[in-house]
Amino acid sequence: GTSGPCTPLDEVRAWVRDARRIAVLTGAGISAESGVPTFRDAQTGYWAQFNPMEMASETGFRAQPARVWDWYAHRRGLLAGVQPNAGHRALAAFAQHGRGRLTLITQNVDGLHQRAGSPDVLCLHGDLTADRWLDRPRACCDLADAAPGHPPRCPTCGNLVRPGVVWFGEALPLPVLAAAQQAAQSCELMLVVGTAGAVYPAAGLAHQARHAGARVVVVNTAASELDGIAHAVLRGPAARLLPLLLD
Ligand code: BJW
Repeated sequence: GTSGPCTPLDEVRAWVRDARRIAVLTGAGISAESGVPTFRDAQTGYWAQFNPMEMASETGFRAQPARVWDWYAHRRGLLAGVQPNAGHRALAAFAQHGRGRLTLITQNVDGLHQRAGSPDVLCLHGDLTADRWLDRPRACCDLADAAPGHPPRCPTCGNLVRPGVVWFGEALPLPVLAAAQQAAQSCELMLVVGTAGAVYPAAGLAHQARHAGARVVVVNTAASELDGIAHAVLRGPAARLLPLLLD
């Protein structure tokens, strides 16, 4: 043919075309271009500003419930003003015509994959907009009746409402993790998009895929901890690269 040298992008496009099963693991970077801050980016990430153990652990919440609740309330408010981007949309469109080939696993709690139209998203770290009880609910605890506050609480027993996300030291939802592990171990190609690869067990899914014989491709604007196990590293914004890979 008349095609030029095979670029990494062309090569990965061929892997996408040929793979019977594709698993995609996304992180905060895929939502960066929608205006949602990441955690570990040097200037703009939340962990440049906050101590993760104060803001994203049960101990931190019990120590400063109002401060942590207000941070989550702020982030919930931010979500109302953002939209899915071309990266989310490319994954949703691929799921629609690549029927059954794609399993989408996300560490994100922002709901943008679902809003872009992706079906069956495996949300490893929960849902920013969901509420649940901090302590095991008693008969009196009903989220619909929680007394407004920072955080809201059960008017009878004082149980506190907390965000329905997975904090450090907490178990991931088991059925979701099991389905993600199954997808990681049975895929031929895993795309690792916009994640620093620093948080486990999520990052372990890429290792499991690699170990089971899948090709692993990292899509990231900067270096990540999973570059070392990748067969290809595509450097650039997810909103630009995913449409090129998946069109
Ligand atoms: C772009 C871009 C663009 C920017 N385009 N790219 C093994 C080894 C070591 C430690 C552990 C281990 N196993 C478990 C642990 C402990 C811990 C852990 O992993 N610690 C490490 C940090 C050391 N893990 C846990 O505690 C987990 N639970 C657990 O293991 O439970 C065990 C247990 C079992 C049974 C009973 C009880 C317990 C839970 C982890 C929960 C993580 N939660 C958070 C907060 C969620 C709630 C909230 O949102 O507030 O999840 S932390 C935060 O990090 C959030 C994210 O989902 C997660 C991952 O971050 P992500 O997505 O990678 O974002 P960033 O910001 O880190 O990276 C962004 C990337 O995008 C960068 O690389 C940029 O370059 C890139 N980028 N713009 C493409 N436009």
